[in-house]
Amino acid sequence: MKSPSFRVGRLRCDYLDQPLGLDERVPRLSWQMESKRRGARQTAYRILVASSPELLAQGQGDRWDSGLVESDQSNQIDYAGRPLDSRALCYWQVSVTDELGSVAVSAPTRWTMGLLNRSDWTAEWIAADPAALERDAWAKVPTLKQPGTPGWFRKEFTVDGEVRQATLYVSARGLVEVSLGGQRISPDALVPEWTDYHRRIHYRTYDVSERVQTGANAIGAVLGDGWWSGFVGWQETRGRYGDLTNSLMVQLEVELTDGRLLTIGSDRSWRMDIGPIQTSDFMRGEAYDARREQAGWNRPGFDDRHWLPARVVAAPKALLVAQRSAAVGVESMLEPVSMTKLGPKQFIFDLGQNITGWVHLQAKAKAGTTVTIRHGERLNPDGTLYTSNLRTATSTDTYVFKGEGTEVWEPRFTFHGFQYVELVGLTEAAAGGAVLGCAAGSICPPAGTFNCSHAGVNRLWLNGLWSQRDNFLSVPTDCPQRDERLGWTGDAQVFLRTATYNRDVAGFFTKWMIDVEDAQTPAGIFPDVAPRVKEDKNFMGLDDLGGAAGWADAGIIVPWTLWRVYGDRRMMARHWPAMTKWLNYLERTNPDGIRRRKLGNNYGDWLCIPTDTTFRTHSPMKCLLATAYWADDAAKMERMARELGKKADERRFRAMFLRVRRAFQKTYVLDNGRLSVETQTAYLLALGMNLLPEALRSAAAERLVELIRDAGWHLSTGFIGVSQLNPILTQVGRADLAYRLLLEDTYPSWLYPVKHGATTIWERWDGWTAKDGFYDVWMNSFNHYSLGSVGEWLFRHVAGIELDPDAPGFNRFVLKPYPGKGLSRAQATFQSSQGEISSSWRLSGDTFSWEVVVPPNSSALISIPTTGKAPVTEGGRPLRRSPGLRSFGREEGWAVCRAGPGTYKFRSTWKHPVR
Ligand code: RAM
Repeated sequence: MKSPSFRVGRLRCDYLDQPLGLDERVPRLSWQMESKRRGARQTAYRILVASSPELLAQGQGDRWDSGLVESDQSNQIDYAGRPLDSRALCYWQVSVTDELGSVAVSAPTRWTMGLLNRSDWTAEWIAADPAALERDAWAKVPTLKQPGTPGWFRKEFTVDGEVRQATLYVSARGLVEVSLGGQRISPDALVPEWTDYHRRIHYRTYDVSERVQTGANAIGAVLGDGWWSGFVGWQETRGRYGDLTNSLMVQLEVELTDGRLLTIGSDRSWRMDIGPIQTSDFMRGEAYDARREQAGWNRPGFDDRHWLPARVVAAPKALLVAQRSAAVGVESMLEPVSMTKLGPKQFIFDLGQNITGWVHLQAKAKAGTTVTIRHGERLNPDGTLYTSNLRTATSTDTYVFKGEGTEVWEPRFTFHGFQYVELVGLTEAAAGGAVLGCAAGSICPPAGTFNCSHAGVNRLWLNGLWSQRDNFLSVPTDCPQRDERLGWTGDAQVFLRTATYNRDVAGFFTKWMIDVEDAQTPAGIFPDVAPRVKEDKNFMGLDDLGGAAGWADAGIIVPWTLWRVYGDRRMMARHWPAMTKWLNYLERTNPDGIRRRKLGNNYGDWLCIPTDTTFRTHSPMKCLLATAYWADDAAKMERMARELGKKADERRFRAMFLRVRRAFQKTYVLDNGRLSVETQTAYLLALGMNLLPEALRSAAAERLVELIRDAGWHLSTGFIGVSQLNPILTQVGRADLAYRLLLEDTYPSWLYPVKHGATTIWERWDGWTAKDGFYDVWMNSFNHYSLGSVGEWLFRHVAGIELDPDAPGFNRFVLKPYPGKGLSRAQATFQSSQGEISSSWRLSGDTFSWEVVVPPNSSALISIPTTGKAPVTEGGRPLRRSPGLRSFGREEGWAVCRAGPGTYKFRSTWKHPVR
């Protein structure tokens, strides 16, 4: 057989590359064809899953042999082999047949199963002995107002044989860092991640086969507070989950070559002491005294007689579940762009980029020297660190030197949002080169790139990407710096499409949607923040954090978007009962079809212009917004019900949509196409959510344009409206105006912060203005992604990489760029489920040249912008003569065709519309 002209790669199991310790009993397998050949298509596949690499190499799928399946499906195939038990090793590969009949076989890969039953855990939950804190005056005993000193745990054990394989499972109420033989077992940080600990707690699985040796071994574990017992959000007291005691559970399973199995689990034989970390907290920072390090504590042979036995504590009632998304870690390290002296031993470093994470400190100083590290996003006009917007988050780390040559340190259990670092306590010579910025977050794989001829727009896109990286830390947070950092559902839903273009966030949102459902009330109310936090009624007069329009609706929008973008059906199916409960609740509370009751905190079009930051108040605009979201929830449910084959639900939600739409029209739509509430966002919602009679759409669109004109050709949208603004203007034929808004750089606009040096998206349009300086400190973050949701439009409409309205996933998609004044070129790439899609156009004079890549096993509906009579060509030939193209047509302003896989070079004539 001749060798195939394609390869099979990017094998994924439940969105992850070689995941360990899954607890999903029916994992989904995906792969991609890799080929540049036009027309490369999968016609059949065969999956083999074996229990050992040897069996797989012999072609034996003892766990599953799918047989030859004639299908073009390569995304999320359900595992359908023998039931998978705890610890099952699954080695797998796939062979793919293409349309020419050649077959390519992927390289082998694997996943493993975790501990699926409670009874698989023989380890016990252990905690610090309070006596360890009490016997040393330096240590802090935790109180509701004060973080305590982390505990350090150790256990030695002997392996009397040769190790075949070793697996370590770890969980904690708190945060834990585990080491074996003196070295961290992985670069993962802040393990385990944030969930509603009342309901579920994550564990992680590590392959430590290379780390366990024959002979003496030692496990070390450091246990801190984190989300479990530390300060979370704005509360004045710690311990959101009602317990200040941190505990951990570690289970190490070692398989020897002679077949014996050793299990080393945490229990009362583990010993503990306090170490060099005096306190560590997300908001308050970390205090470390290197003089208190105990050398060799996590290696065998350490004398731990002065350590105390660990205390066994009750196991949690919550479910113990496998972590299923990318871990939190340091993605990049940044060198400062400048160091400024503020005073003797006081320096400010500028990282040139607002990040989330911590400082990597590397310096030399005498024993006992204390260095204080403060973090801030901006500088005051006098060049000092601006920290007043952090509210009660002191965000200060301290390090005390032991005085032994160059010392290197990073805090373990805290994170800060900052661009500037103030270092106090070191001489100029020691401070120079002492600071690196560690940019941390959930490391979601890269998905998209964007670049165009306008430097400001490129920076805007990058700012959105950075705000995403900085805020996607275990959960999608609103901001990383002040005493908040909560999983606000509204922020996450408006930014979600943008997020999917920037990064592969499928696993991340699969996990978070479980948090959203965990936070749903028995009445069906989805939350404003997930994981749910115990409400503090005294904060700003906030009500229970649930049910707000545009926020709680994330419970529908997240599964919807993951289905649309990734073709994920399972997520809709799993959350279907919860989603239905939410719509039942809306219907029950609002029998007349207008959503005006039980709107919770009712944020409205949060931070729109003029700013409205009232909570709980009702206004016609807020009810309009809420009703529009309800209608849209129902429309999405109807479509998802159809996809899932739920006929009765499809009818029910169709009827619900029509009823709410009718109520909306009766209440808000006037005969001339105007709305009774006139804001840009009101029109955007009415147009974007299909709430107007067809005959009135163009009048409404004209009115929207007038409102923009009346605002001096500026936007006035808040969190909710902003994501719709440019996509809807484009849809109603005013891409030119979308470009005008994009390129505007006077306040308020996207480019105003960029012009003033922003390196992330600001929370508010007026976070800082030349006229008024910083906005009030009560709510002024410089790292909030919501207003950066225009990133979606850059991909969808500027570069033109768009979903097919009728097909989920990117097996079939649309390529349709809208050139506009101010950009002479634009280019984007996107890693879809089928491979990389690329679109790159250039406009010189009236000549529009456009190169696109359609990945193997997919097809694109292509619209080439053209205003002239001159023929549209591909590769220098008329379209119809280009191999790979078919179904030709013409629409006002576009030449249309369908393309199979391959690279295409189009050329047309295009002139900007005259307005
Ligand atoms: C702020 C948060 C968040 C927003 C809510 C309504 O406190 O920062 O961005 O969703 O309010």
